[in-house]
Amino acid sequence: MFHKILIANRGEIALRIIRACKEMGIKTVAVHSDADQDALHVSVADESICIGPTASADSYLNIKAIISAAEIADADAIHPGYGFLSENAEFAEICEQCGITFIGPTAENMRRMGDKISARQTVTEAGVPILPGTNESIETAEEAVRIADEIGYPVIIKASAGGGGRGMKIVHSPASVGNALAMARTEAKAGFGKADVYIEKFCEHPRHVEIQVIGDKHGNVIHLGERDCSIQRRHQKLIEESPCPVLTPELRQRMGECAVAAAKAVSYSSAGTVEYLLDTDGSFYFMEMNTRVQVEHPVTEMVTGVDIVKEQINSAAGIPLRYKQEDISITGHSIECRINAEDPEKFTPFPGKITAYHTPGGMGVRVESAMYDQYTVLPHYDSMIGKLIVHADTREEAIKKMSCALGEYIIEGIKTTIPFHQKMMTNKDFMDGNFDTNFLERVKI
Ligand code: MV4
Repeated sequence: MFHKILIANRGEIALRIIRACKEMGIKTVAVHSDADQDALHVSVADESICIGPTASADSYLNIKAIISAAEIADADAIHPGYGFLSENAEFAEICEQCGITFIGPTAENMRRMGDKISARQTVTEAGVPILPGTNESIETAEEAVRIADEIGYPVIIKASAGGGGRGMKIVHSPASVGNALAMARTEAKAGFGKADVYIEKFCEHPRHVEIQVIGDKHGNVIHLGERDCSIQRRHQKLIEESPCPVLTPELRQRMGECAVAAAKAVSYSSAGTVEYLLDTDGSFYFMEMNTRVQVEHPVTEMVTGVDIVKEQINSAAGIPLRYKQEDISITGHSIECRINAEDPEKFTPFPGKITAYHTPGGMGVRVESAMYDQYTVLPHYDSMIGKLIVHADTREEAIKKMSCALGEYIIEGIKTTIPFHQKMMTNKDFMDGNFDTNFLERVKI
């Protein structure tokens, strides 16, 4: 097992990883920017090192500074959390070259899944369903029109190097294909440094349902069921839950088996997520694979009892998974609300000093946050300041518990998305499980 882990992240996920390390008897090194001197992850870790100026590009994304910090502190592994360098294949490679274990998949896995065209090719070979479309880069308008006509409109053009909703164009008729293709390629080149785009059938009312997988270095891969992440705004997830309110046990098993097959196809040996679009007729299609621990991992932990971060650390250390697929069962229902320092109406950032702070508690209530009273939420980083997670026997009870817990949460001095979540918990369609990814475009909360 590792002797000391450097956590190359900040905020709630840094704290989450530090807690797992402490429980496992592993020493921790926090890294921080100039502005993060007073951040909780810094005081909770065994030691801390300043890695640069406030801007993320100079600190949390600064590979040289992070590797130097790991060498100075004599850390034998780095956990990247989510965001920042978590899906940077070059960083994973450099860690390994420096004799530091990167707690995550291999650089090769990240490249193969990070490129959406190669991910489509890979999962197709593993027998995972994908939407009709191309498994190659499309370059000319003629080619694009021919393919779109064949698939039938609407179609969507996506950047191969994109993901998470960036670099997509929906096309409704042959007349707009040429223009959309040119724009998609230009934006892809400018945004990701690679113009490659592909085309697939556009699914109009999908749910976003993703499967958590975890693998080890001995060829074992299991899945931990699904999360429904359909409640999102501008590709930012706001509420996640497990299980998905509309999934049958049969569908869960098929989606799970496909996710495991996709992971096994690349000898995946860490925590990862296979994202699907679930259509209204119960068909599901591969969308992307995320090769990191995700923000919403706690809902899966609550319904399975598996500590995903500890399993991920064990896997990286070469320890076999302690669970077999048949050991995994889903108990009760869990919901997570992301609490952002934002105006709850406009969803614009609202950083500032927290002048009063009290967190909810009680049975089945979990708070993942690095906030404290008198802390100043900085404008330089992500606006997510915490996650409120509940677990109860049924979905109905989980919604009630979430309502009560949101009511207990006191955060003064800044605006947060708590009022948005309170309204959601009493929204009839949400309560009925009747929603898709377009929910917040359709319904004014
Ligand atoms: C789609 C789609 C419909 N049809 N692909 C958005 C994020 C990125 N992972 C892919 N996304 C989508 N791809 C086809 N063929 C709809 C979306 C989409 C979406 C997906 C999941 C959650 C929210 C979304 C919001 C808008 C669009």
